[in-house]
Amino acid sequence: MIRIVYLLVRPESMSPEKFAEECKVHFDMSHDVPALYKYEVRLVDREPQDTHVPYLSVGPFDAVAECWFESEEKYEEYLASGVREQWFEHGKSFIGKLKPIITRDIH
Ligand code: 3ML
Repeated sequence: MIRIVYLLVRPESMSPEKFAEECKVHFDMSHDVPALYKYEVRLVDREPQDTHVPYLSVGPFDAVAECWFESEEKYEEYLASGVREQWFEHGKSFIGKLKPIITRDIH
C-alpha cells in the first residue's frame, strides 16, 4: 500500500469554519476519485506540547490528510484521471499550503 500523508494549511483569508466545511466537501468528493483506495482528512484539534521526549515544533497547520493507493499502477491511474484533476481544482480553492510526506512500511 502506498500511503501519502499531507499537512494542510488554510489560506490566510479563510476562516477556520469555512475551511472545515471545505474539508468535508473534499472528503465527500474523494469517493468519486478513481484508484484512490482511501482518503481521510482530519482537522487539528489540539497540539499538546507536554511530550515525553523533546518536543518538535512544526507548523502551524490546520489539518492532516492521507491518501492510500493499492499499487504504483493504481497511483498512476489516479494521476491520469480527470476526476482527480477536478478534485485537485477544489483542493486549490481551500488549501493554502500543502506538505506531502510519502511514507513507507517498516518492513
Ligand atoms: C493530494 C491531496 C491532499 C489532500 O488533502 O487532498 C488531495 C487533493 C488535493 O490536494 O486537492
